[in-house]
This record gives sequence, structure tokens and C-alpha cells, in this order.
Amino acid sequence: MELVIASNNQNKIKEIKAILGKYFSNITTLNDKNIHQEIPETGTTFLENALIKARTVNSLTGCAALGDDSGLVVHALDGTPGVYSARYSGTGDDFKNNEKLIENLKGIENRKAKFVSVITLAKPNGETFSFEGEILGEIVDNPRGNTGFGYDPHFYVEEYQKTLAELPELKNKISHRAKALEKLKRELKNILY
Ligand code: ITT
Repeated sequence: MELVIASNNQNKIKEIKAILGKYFSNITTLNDKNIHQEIPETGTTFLENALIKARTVNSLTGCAALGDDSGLVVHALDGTPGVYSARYSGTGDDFKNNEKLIENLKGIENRKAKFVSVITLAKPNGETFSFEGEILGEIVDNPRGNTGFGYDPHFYVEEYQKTLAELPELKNKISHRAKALEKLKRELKNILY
């Protein structure tokens, strides 16, 4: 079965392909399908936006479609940037988003944060199934590591004493996205057959 990933984020696509590759005969992307329209992320929760992404691409292609809506939730910042993580600084630029995050946390001691991912799979017939994953960490002022994307260089994981950007191999086992995809994988046979 073909699966279309409803994302324009190349890093996400890479991570999703690495985890789901062997479960689908063909994994394609919006680009492969010549879908260049912006999918409006009008939801106020990760679940709403993941559903919008998966449903939109399922309707446009008739294929199974997978949407991921994810982001950083910072305790001391009332759960922001949350669903606005990609657009936090208004630009969609990782460097500027991180700059704004560190600026907003100036003088604040509580650095607790988590990444959340909601993955929605829409079957060819439009039926949807959603799964959530989280990883806990804390925000460090100085970026470390040069792999991953987004807020990874500032997201410190106590258990490994490293940021996610310093854990290239491990990220796809421990991340919010990996956990949501693991849950999906466990249900995949029941969902598809
Ligand atoms: P698509 O909607 O096209 O999938 P996007 O980047 O706009 O791509 P989201 O709306 O889900 O995706 O926003 C996710 C943002 O949250 C992302 O741009 C990062 O800023 C942050 N984020 C999510 N997962 C992350 C991860 O694994 N590491 C670092 N930052 C992450």
C-alpha cells in the first residue's frame, strides 16, 4: 500500500520514513504528488491539526495519508509555543524561533519542557486513527549538537545528559514522534486489514 506523508518538513519526513519504511510498499510526499498548496493549520490542538493534514491529503490523493502535528510545550511559558512552534517567531526560521524561546525564558529558573507529536493515519476510505507521543526534557540556553532540527539543540534530555541534536542515532527511538509512530506500528495490522 502507498502512504503519502502530509508534510513539507524534510526532517520530519526523514524520521517518519526511517521508522515506517518497511511497513508500506511505497512512501511518498506532497512533492511527489505535486501538491503544492498550503494546508491551513487552523486547529488549536495537535490532534485537530494532525487530522486536518491527514484528511486533506487523503481527499486530494485517495491514498492512505499520514499527518504529524508536533511542537514544543514549555511549562513556564504556559504551554507555548505549542501548536505555534513552527511559527513562533513569525518567520518559520529555526534559528529565530530558538532565539525567541531563550529570550522569553530569560531569568526563569523552571526550564521543564516536552515535545509532543500527534500522528494521524487516514486510510484510503477516509477513516482516521491518531496516536500521541511525548518526550520530557529541559531547555538549555546554549545550543548543543548539530543534528536534528527545530528546537533540538536546546532540548536537553536528562537521562542521556545530551540535547536531542547530540543524539542522532537515539532520537528516532526516544522522541515524541518515534513514540507516536511506535503506537501506530503496533496497531497497523488491525487498522489496515
Ligand atoms: P508540516 O506541517 O509540513 O508537517 P511543520 O514544520 O510546519 O511541517 P508543525 O506544524 O507540526 O510542522 O510544527 C512543528 C514544529 O515544532 C517544527 O517546525 C519545530 O519547530 C517543532 N518541532 C516538532 N518536532 C520537533 C523535533 O523533533 N525536534 C525539534 N523541533 C521540533
